[in-house]
Amino acid sequence: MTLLSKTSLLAMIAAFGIATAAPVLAAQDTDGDGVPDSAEPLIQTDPLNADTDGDGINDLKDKNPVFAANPIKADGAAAPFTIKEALVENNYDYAARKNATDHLELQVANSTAKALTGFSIYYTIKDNDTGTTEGYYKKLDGFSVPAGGDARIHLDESGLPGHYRANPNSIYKTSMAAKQFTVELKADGFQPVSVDIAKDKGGAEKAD
Ligand SMILES: [Ca+2]
Ligand SMILES: [Ca+2]
Ligand SMILES: [Ca+2]
Ligand SMILES: [Ca+2]
Repeated sequence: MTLLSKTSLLAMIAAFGIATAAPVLAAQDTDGDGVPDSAEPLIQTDPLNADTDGDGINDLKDKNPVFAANPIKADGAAAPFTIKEALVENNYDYAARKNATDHLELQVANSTAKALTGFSIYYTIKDNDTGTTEGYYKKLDGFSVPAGGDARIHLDESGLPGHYRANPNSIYKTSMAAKQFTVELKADGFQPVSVDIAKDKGGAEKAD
């Protein structure tokens, strides 16, 4: 869907209400953002997240609901952590010992003698064929990396404990083109750490 039609649909819903905008759209609105569940895939947004891109503007009012500007500041002390591994495909669930559905996964290593908390992440996904770029920001509440240890961040639609929610209607899921991810990870008070990840053509596969 083009940006124009996306914007038009949002404008129609905002101006005339859901029923007038499209009688076929059911009124069910699980996340309460004013965009019906059935319309969220049409504007590439998440039916279970009122602010899909995390920029503080809800999906109905957001001119681009799948692009947040990067709010992460490059300030603070030198980062006391590294990103040891960054995956967007061929994920593996070590606990269940089987392949996992493709998702953004980071392994973070803490070189200090204190546990690290207060993480936030900003990442972009660019479709190499169309140039379409999505940008997401999220505070990783509850995520911590033990002193001298590692921890993994998962962003997906699984709802598994400790996993953070990702947009199921993202180009990550809907486009079969090759893609480029950029990631910035910050712990409060420290400079962000960046990583770029390339994704081969073929979409985000389900696990076997
Ligand atoms: Ca909604
Ligand atoms: Ca939504
Ligand atoms: Ca938003
Ligand atoms: Ca936005």
